[in-house]
Amino acid sequence: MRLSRYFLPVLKETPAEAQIASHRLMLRAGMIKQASAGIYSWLPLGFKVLRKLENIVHEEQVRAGHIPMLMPTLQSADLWRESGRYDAYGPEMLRIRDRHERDMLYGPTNEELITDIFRAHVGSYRDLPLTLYHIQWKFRDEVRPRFGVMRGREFLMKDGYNFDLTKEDALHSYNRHLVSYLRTYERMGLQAIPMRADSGPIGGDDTHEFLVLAETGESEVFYDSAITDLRFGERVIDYADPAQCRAVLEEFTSRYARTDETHDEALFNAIPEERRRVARGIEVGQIFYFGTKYSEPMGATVQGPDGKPVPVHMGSHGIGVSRLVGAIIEASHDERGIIWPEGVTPFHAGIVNLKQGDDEADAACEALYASMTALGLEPLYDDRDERAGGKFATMDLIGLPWRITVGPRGLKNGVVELTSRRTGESEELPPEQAIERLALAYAGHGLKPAL
Ligand code: 5CA
Repeated sequence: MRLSRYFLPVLKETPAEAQIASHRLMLRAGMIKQASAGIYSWLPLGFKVLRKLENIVHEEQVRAGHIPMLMPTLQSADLWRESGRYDAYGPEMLRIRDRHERDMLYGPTNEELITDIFRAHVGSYRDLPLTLYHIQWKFRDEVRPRFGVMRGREFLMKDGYNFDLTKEDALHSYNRHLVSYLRTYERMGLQAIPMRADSGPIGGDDTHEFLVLAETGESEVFYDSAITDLRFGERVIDYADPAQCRAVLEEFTSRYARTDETHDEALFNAIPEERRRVARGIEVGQIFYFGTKYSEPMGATVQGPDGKPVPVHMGSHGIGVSRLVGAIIEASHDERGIIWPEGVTPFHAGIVNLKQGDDEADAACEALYASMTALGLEPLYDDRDERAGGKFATMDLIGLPWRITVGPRGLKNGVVELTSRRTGESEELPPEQAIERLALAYAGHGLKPAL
């Protein structure tokens, strides 16, 4: 992409309404624009990151054996009356009446709709286990939408639903989700710690939230610092194997880690004092096992092996996709701007032409652009006729992990400058070597451009 042809409305001023770094930086970097309270338009740069996160979520869900689909945002109130949640959900639910006076709602979550699909089409235990998921916009009329996309009213969520014959099978589904989430967040460059939490309006006994530690997080968390040494890493897991998934769950949940809702002072005090931590975290996902809470009242049964109908055991599993954009920035920025992890960056590298209009510099930039594109790398080429300082400031603000700077002086010696946004270190290299470095940096992150 050439910056002169792109739509990147960066702001010079720090927006006064933004209280935390990620909100400020998303506005300044031209990623989002508020449409109304808690509702945002995703401008091209923000949309690109959102798509990258969606791609990672899809890849990891499909890897775990889960099946993608798409349900609507608007739902009929009747289904929610069946589960009893139409009244129970309260003012967070946006209720709408259509022209035929039918009660509708903008879905805050999808347990009812998916259970209705299941009961219409699945009749036998032989069709189980089944996990369906989608990535769709949700609406919750939060009392205090704030921090930009972190606590929005309209937000993008991946929500998945498992249907199993027995509690044991459903717990395997729960564990499988936990494993797939660990992989998902690590690919996004995040450490998200599973913590025992409260199940709230979704219900059920077993639930873990995934928290990214950050001072600006809305949840208070209590944990044993040993948990932060754990990494999922490159391990290969057979998702169909309950023992393997359970072992990962045990490894990642055996240390004390809880949100304030379930915090237990006595258990916490049993941790050696130097490892006790009280901090704040951003909730980027939550998994639930709730048994037959929805299947029983809604009649979602299958014929069991003995021919008798049994209600299925279910769980639901959410990832806050749009919130993650903010969470990643909270975890990775400095005073100059965003620092994208390689797995989610909107462009792989910036090309800065120090002397636009100089034949040699222009040709060198074009050549870099072409060879990066041929490798599947997406460059953002700042081809505007602007001062170098302004170009650097824009690149630092939007946070691409790598920058290649091209100027007549370097070109005389056959070199360009490759700079890491994270470390600030620069190296002068022949252009082909700079590109080899980039290819290496992105090996393992998949080079498929996202839109
Ligand atoms: N049905 C279940 C799981 S599919 C569910 O709705 N879970 S949830 O309520 O925990 O939401 C899942 C994730 O969505 C949360 O972990 C959080 O990351 C994200 N989320 C929830 N509310 C908001 C909000 N107002 N703004 C942005 N993200 C949100």
